[in-house]
Amino acid sequence: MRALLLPCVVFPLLFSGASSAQTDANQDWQAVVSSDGSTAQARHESGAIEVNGKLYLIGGRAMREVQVYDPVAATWTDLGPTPLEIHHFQPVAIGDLIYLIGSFTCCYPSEEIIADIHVFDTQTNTWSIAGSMPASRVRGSAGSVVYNNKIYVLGGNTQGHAGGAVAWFDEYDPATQQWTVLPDAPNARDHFAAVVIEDFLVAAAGRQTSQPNPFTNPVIKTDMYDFVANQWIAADDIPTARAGALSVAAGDEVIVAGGEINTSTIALNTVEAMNIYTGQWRTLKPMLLGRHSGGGAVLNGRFHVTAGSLNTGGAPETDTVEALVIDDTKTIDFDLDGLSNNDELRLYGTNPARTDTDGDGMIDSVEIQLGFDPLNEDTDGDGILDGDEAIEPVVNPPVGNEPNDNEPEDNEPGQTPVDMSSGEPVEQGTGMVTSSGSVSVMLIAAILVGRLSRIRLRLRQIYVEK
Ligand SMILES: [Ca+2]
Ligand SMILES: [Ca+2]
Ligand SMILES: [Ca+2]
Ligand SMILES: [Ca+2]
Repeated sequence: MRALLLPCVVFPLLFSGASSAQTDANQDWQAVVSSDGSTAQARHESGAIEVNGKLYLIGGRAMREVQVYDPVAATWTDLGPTPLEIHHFQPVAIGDLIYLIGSFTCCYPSEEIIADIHVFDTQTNTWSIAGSMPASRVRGSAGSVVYNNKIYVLGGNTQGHAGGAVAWFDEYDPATQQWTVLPDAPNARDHFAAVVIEDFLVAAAGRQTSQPNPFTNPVIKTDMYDFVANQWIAADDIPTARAGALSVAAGDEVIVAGGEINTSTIALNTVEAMNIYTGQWRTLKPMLLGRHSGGGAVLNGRFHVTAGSLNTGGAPETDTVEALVIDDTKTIDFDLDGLSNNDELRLYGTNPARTDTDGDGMIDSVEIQLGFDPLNEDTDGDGILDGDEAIEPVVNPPVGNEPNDNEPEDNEPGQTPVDMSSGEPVEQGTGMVTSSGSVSVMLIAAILVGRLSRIRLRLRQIYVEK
């Protein structure tokens, strides 16, 4: 901890950590009202998705209209019914096409699974079928996402509300209609929505539905799938257990709104967000109306929640819409330690949410710059923490080069201490140089951090994605 002190004083911005943009926890949800009196059709167990700047609301229990909301005109337009009663799905879109995979039809509690993959073309407002789920992977109430133009289907339930939650994870390639089985998730869940943030799928909330009370058995575990490493990761448990919640990606976070659970007769208005780099949750302002399983989607920078049921269970359904302004900024370097999230995750194995992954007092980027190991608090095994090592003025990486810190060689020719920031010789006893003539590791760290922070600020201005 001592070693962190100087950089913290000199470069407070670098260590603020909290400066990364995120959705404002103090702002309120706003009612969304049309310009012409048109409304969403009241419904639940439906789905919503944004395509080409418009929001499509599809399905639900009983036959429902496909509806499109135009945020510029602020109007709802009916586009005709679905080909069959279809509910308990998460719509995904590729280009102009909306895919419904892993859904139910008809009747509680043993709903029939729809194996066909139904596709809605938003240009022609017509439906088609693009193959079906393999018989061994058929389920409804699954989560679906798109990553690199392929659709990933997670979890769901094989027996409607009678049981059979699964942890299945599959890839469907719409271009070839090829279906690929992937590793099971750590937790089975249904009645949830999955999201993709950067290279990660996030599955939060949901439950393992069963009888006699279908509203029990919530899943509080949060699972993340790393599409690059092809592995599942555990994040923190969701603070408020619920199913039928509406989830979207917002910058580095997943936001989970509403839901239902057996301990509450009314649907929840709870809104919570989890950052994928910390795996930790925080609370946002509650929705105006508690609701579950309507449709959630980001449209024009706002998280829209549409329709749904206001109580636990199926009634009453609502036709209302409300929205929350989100911050969709994705950070390049979440912990501001001079290394990009991607490099930390993929190249160095360091923690993208910790400046000093191994806790040795030297920040990750400085360790790499100086040739230390950012995953080993004592790189050379001499019993001195990396952050406490004294470094010679001419920086020599200590790896394979014994630093010999406790045996200083005083007044050695060519070892006149130099102020690294100005290039001027430094007077002895200033505190920047040890009695041995070695420049404090803290000074070098501060200089390097200063350089990195200036570079980083420029990079952030250029590359931060909105
Ligand atoms: Ca970083
Ligand atoms: Ca880091
Ligand atoms: Ca360190
Ligand atoms: Ca280290």
